[in-house]
Amino acid sequence: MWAAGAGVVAAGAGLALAQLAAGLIAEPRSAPVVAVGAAFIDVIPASVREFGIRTLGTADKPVLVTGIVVLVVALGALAGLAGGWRRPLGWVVFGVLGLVGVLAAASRPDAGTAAVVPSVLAALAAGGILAWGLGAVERTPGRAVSGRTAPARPTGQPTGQGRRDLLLRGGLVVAGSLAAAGAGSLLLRRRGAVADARASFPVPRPPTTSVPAGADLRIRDLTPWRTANDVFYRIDTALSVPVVDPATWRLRIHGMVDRPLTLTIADLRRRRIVHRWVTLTCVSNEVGGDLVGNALWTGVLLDDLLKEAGVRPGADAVKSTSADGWTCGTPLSALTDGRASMLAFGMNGAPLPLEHGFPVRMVVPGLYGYVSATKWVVDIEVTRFDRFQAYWTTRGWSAQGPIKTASRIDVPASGVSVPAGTVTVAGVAWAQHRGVSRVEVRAGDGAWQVARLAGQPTKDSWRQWTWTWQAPKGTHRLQVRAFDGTGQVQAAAVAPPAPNGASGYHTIEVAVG
Ligand SMILES: Nc1nc2c(c(=O)[nH]1)N[C@H]1C(S)=C(S)[C@@H](COP(=O)(O)O)O[C@H]1N2
Ligand SMILES: [Mo]
Repeated sequence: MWAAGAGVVAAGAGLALAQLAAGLIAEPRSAPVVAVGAAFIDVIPASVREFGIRTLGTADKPVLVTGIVVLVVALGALAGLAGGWRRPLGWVVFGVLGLVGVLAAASRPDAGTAAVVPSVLAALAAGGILAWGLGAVERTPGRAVSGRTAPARPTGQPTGQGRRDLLLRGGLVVAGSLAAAGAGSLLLRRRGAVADARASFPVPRPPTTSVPAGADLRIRDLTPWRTANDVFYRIDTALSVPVVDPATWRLRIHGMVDRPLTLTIADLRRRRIVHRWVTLTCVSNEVGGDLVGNALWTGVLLDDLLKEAGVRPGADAVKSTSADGWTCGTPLSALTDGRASMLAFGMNGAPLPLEHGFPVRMVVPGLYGYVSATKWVVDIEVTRFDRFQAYWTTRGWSAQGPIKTASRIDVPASGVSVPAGTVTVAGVAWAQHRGVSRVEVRAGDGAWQVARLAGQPTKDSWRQWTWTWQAPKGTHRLQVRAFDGTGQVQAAAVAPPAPNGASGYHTIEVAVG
């Protein structure tokens, strides 16, 4: 009885901790019970699913969740009994339960790696608490657990003070579990409310979100010119996605200005709205890497807002801060020289996804994200570079981060084999705000050949290119290099991402058979 009780308490504590973890990573579908429920709905035959909906109506999901919780708690009792008999068996039962949770959470189509964390934590916590509880029961006079190591010790129910101590400790675990589950549920409810606010967040309609004619060569396996929101690379320091309510969002523009501003979403919408294609790039992108994406951004030009605030002479920087305290230093000139630097609230015609800065972020063409692209932005201070250091600058990265001209071969993929003869080689090149004027490709040590370029609707976006290769048999090295709008070729010298961006020519190996 005591062992089964310890198992039930341990199972409940595991579920509670998982709920808290799901709340912290702000991902409701990572909670193991929800994940398993969703996976269950996916795998059962449609007829069973319809029967459930018919007989239970809107109660179908609560019934399913309750059923899973009851099952887990029952298996917890089993884990307790099994662990009382052979201690490792408790770990085995909770390990298997955790694995089921991990598989269910990871099988969601949009699951990030963090989605498995709640299930893993739940299994570890439940196993640990069970082991601890069984040990405590065993050490208590008149213990109940069958004697594995000391058959001579008395059996039966714990009694007297020992029994009260055990109940007290069990009660503390239960109370802690309830608190954790409650906190997790509150966090998830908040995330749900903001997700709802996002769903009804109106983005002024761009004239069109379709790709400008000629920009996309539509070559098979070539990265599309426009990057869809759900596959756009994501880089930030946020362990859990900041959840910012657009109704209470405020942006302060202050510092070296004549008229400090505090803006709401409604204030932003009342101003001149622009729609601009801009390619974002991460400074951590390796040569040939994919931390780069192109989207249509909707928002208000920072130049307009800074003019309104009236920048004082002597300022040369803007320090921006996100809702979770991340900071970023951007040269003032990049915000006021006429380029499409903006406070964006729309991405490809939709509200910003929570991961990409909802409700408002900065977008600055030509600068790496770490010095320009503040997501969940809440504060903009006009200042001087000699007065502050931003998050990544204090960690050794350069204060200034203009994007280096770069190019990448997407087709054929590195290491593949292709039949000899006519082979389509294609890729992308970027030199934001300078534009791409020329791309060259070469096979082996042959002469550089000029690639055909797709259209370039804006020099703030990347440019597709293609080259037709008469490929002879053998293993060949292909290399690409781009020239920016000033005619400058990209740096050949190989450099790592730190401290201000990688360089070198993207090189792949192809087997031609
Ligand atoms: N608040 C916040 N904004 C941030 C970051 C961050 O860590 N926190 N990372 C920056 C970096 S390094 C990059 S490359 C871009 C990436 O934007 P994305 O995730 O929308 O692609 O966001 C920038 N904005
Ligand atoms: Mo980045």
